[in-house]
Amino acid sequence: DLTYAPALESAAIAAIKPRYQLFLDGAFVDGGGDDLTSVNPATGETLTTVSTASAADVDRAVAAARRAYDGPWSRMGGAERGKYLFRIARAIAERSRELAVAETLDNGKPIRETRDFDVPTAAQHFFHHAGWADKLGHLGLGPAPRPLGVAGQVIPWNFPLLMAAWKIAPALAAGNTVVLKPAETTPVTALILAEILADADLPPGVVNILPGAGDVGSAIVNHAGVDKVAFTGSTPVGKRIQSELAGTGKKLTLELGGKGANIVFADAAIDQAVEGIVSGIFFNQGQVCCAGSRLLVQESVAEEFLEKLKRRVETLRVGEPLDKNTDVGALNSQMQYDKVTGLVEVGAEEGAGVWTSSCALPERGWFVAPTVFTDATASMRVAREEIFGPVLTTLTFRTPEEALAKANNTPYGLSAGVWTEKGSRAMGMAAGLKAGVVWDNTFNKFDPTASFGGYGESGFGREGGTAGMAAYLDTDDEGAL
Ligand code: TXE
Repeated sequence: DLTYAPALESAAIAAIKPRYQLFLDGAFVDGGGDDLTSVNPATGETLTTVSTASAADVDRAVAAARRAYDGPWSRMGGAERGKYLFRIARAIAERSRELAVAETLDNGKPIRETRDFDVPTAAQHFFHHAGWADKLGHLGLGPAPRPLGVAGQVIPWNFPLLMAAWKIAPALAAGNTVVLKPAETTPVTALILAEILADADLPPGVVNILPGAGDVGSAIVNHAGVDKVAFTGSTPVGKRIQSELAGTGKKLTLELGGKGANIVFADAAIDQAVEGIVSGIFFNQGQVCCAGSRLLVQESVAEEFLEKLKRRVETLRVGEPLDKNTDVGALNSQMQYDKVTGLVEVGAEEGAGVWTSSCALPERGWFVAPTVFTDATASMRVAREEIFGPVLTTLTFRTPEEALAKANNTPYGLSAGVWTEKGSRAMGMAAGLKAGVVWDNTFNKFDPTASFGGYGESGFGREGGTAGMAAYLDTDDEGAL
């Protein structure tokens, strides 16, 4: 009984242009690269065509960003910069329906998420950082930290608009200029954001948005005119960028993969924990770097917990992402679909119990039914590798020490969750967990005031909060802000 009514969204759907161009030096222009096609993951049909950048376009964009930095932008007072950021934030809010529909069509995620999370959180990031712009360097506490110059930013496809906001807002608030590349499968909302930036009269060159594949990303991060690199994406590409940048003096932040443990103790509020585990892994089809992809449940409640969990997962509605009742949409690409379904097969071959929701899947599109490995062991690939899909791997433990050891048994270190009614246990676990973010009796909560980032193979550096501002200034001392 789905109530999907495309007519409701028809204006926003019609607003998607048949072709998008680069945003370079304040103008929309064709790039020298081959056009790419962006596909609607729910149908496999072409959504739009996008011009891509060549190496010469990257040169032009970096030069434009440098001119803007040396010209109006870095000489402007912080309050003036803040006005632009407020203007951008308001425009995102005004165009929120259009952005939500475009994001859902380009990415495959449910409209309820784009409408209630991706788009409002993107606006929130601009509002928050607008407030930073006039506070920097006006505290009278010693020499003010300075911006770094031109920031080269490369973002992934799982939160296309929100990642653009995470990257652009602090860079501009601090007084830097930007050359950003969206992911090749999800360029649309970054280019709608470019329209918003142009409408806000942002001086030409302050932000340049260059669609393209990894070669364009590589040209940006390795460009000699780039002073700061911020990358969110896979661990192998992050490692490669780190080694390429070694010795260049560029300031680097990497936000990479994860294998977050969501730990349920027997004394937890079980129904609440079930909700948290479900949203922790099925939000955005599990394509979340900080997803709670490993459930660690205390043995004494494991059976009861898994029964309740399965019952809850059975109620998730999988299907048409534009339907406001949909909980789980399509994976973003054929590549991701193949990776996720391949790893589900690997888990079964390794001997983990596989449970799959009995939901009916649409006949076309990259949909994967919510899946739970009910009894995995630590050595299995599905317990170690980032699946990045709607697949939860269950492990059990007896003591808090064992929970901690199992949770930390990963090269990653981005997120973790602890479900317990005992405050001292939550604090003790948080202190021992090797994760940049630990949520207690909740999961996947984001706020621009809170720093986000990881350890180990999850990368380094923080986004959001004071540390996130320091990442765009010539200081690592948050106290200097
Ligand atoms: O990532 P890539 P992919 C993980 C997740 C996923 C896997 C593969 O497990 O299944 O990575 O995804 C650009 N220099 N995450 O292949 O290739 C690329 O064009 C500079 C977790 O999509 O890392 C895109 O814009 N840039 C992650 C961005 O990097 C390069 C989110 C990410 O793509 C480049 C995404 C290069 N040499 C995937 N090569 C998270 N942390 O949330 C590619 N790119």
